[in-house]
Amino acid sequence: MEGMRRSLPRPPLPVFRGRLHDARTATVIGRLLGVAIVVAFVTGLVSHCLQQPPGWAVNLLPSRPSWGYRVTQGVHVASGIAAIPLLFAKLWTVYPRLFEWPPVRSVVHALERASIGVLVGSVLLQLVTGLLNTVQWYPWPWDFKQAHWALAWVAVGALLLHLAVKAPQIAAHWRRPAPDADGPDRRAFFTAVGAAVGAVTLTTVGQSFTPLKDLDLFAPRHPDHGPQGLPVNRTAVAAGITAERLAGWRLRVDGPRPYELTLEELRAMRQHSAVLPIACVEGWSKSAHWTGVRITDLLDRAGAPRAARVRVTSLQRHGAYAVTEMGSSYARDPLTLLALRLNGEPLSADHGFPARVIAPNRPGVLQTKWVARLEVL
Ligand SMILES: Nc1nc2c(c(=O)[nH]1)N[C@H]1C(S)=C(S)[C@@H](COP(=O)(O)O)O[C@H]1N2
Ligand SMILES: [Mo]
Repeated sequence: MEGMRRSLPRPPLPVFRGRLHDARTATVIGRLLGVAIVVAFVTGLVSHCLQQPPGWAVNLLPSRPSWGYRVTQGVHVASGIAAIPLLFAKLWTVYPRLFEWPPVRSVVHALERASIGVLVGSVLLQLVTGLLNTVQWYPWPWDFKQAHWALAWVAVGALLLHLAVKAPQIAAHWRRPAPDADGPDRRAFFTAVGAAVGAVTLTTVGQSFTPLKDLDLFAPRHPDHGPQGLPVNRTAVAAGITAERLAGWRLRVDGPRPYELTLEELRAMRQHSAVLPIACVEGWSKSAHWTGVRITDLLDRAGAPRAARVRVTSLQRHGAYAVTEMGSSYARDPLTLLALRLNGEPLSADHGFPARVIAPNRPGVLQTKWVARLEVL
């Protein structure tokens, strides 16, 4: 390696002497970024399991606490957003390493540098595409959900490798070396990064954390904007639900004893109310007051076994959420409704008139609107 170093004279690359590019700064910012990434990863696993459970788990998903998904998904999106300024701060701190000479010192060093490339690339892509997903903008040809899932594992794997390689430096710089040794420059940098994280968090977290809803300036959805005091993701028009499609609507329940009900007949059944949130995977959520028929009652009437799963079919013809499935833990929860009313009024067209699913601790995408059919599986 000595020979190699001699044979490669250093080109006129920039030289960095600022303390803000040192291992202490990298460790402090890295600590915060690591926490944000781990929180986003764990809450992401929760979201994935609730949305696409492995076959054996379908009937075991917990339907309580009713606000569970609201919290985990709100935290998922908030930690992802907070990670963005932290990632830029971290990259700014360490970018002088790009000008190290020689660029590669050994095979192991080359591998370590390559793993940094994977780490930076995957985390950057994950955070940017995740942010674009919250505004429902998909300027790429691949499926967001599958890519987000796969990339999460790549990023976490690369992060673990990075932590292992850097463990000695992290340990050495974890604690402040001496009182005040961080100095004014470093303190100013940490304050600026903290302010940036605080600003992006405070101006978006109100989309799910309603006490801060008045500070929600930049989130794509505001909890108060929408018909009946609840935001809408896909409108009736966007889903192709026209008066023509609704004409002669009946709920069909297929099972051992299949039957059909008109809206009048559904309204004549025993009505139940529940306060449950819509918690969209894109991060916004809001609690609402729902009234309708218990799905468990509808299933009993069809003679469904207790452990049966249910397929829910919407009037909507196309789209990934026109047909959804519900495990027995949700279907048999007394809070799970085929809702006919929202916040004291009949459901509006955009919230799923004439009937929609609302279940506790369930991702928004699975709260199917414009329900036409329940099928016992
Ligand atoms: N049929 C149907 N139901 C649907 C959707 C859809 O596209 N089609 N979108 C879902 C999504 S992503 C969310 S977050 C909730 C939003 O419900 P809301 O518009 O009543 O607030 O509806 C869900 N139900
Ligand atoms: Mo959603």
